[in-house]
Amino acid sequence: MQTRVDVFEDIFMIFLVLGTLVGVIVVAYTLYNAYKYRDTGEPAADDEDVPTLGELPTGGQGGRKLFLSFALSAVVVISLVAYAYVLLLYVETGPEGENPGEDAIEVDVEGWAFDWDFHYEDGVETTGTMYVPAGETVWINVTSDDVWHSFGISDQRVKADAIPGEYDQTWFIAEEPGEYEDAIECFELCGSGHSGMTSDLVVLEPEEYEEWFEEERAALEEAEDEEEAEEEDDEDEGGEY
Ligand SMILES: [Cu+2]
Repeated sequence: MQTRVDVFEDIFMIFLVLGTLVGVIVVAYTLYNAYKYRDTGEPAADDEDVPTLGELPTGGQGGRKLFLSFALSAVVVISLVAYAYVLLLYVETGPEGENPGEDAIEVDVEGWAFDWDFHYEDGVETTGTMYVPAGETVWINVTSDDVWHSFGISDQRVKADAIPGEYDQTWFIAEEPGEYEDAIECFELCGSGHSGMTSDLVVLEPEEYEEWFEEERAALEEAEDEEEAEEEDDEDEGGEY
């Protein structure tokens, strides 16, 4: 399964390699001609094909060189566009080919000045730390509670706008378990606390994640039960009068 990191690494590498190749060819050809037509102080021989000042180069071969360079450039550019398009389509639809996949974990992310809230299934919530299982697709729905923010995890090549009333959906797969301090940042200048608007990313082994999730859910249920019990108590007390 290709992660976002793989996809963007691939795109970066291919553009870097091709860009370097084109650069090397162009610079080498320029230097070659600069050397070939250098001023040696000697007048050029009559039969030599030397461009003279004020004269347009005539070239030869009916513009074959020009056509060839245009054709090659077109092939390279169109292939790159097609290649990048297919990869970005993959990024758009996710690794399961559907959005979100059947087994995907879904987390609602809410930005507020100045921190992030994470809403998991069954009402489980965290603030300032996001928990995800390693190696699994995590779909996130990003929104904001107040002003425009932007949710980003550079290590995972994730960036999604956080705008009030709108949901921006994206995904990532964290492969390496670990605690990544301040891995989550806000990428939209949103106010005086913007630069401190970071959260930690905690990547757990899938079993550990299950455990953590169950614990959180149990704690939540307990708290709800207690609340209900208290309410009942209040009602009973009230009844005495
Ligand atoms: Cu922000």
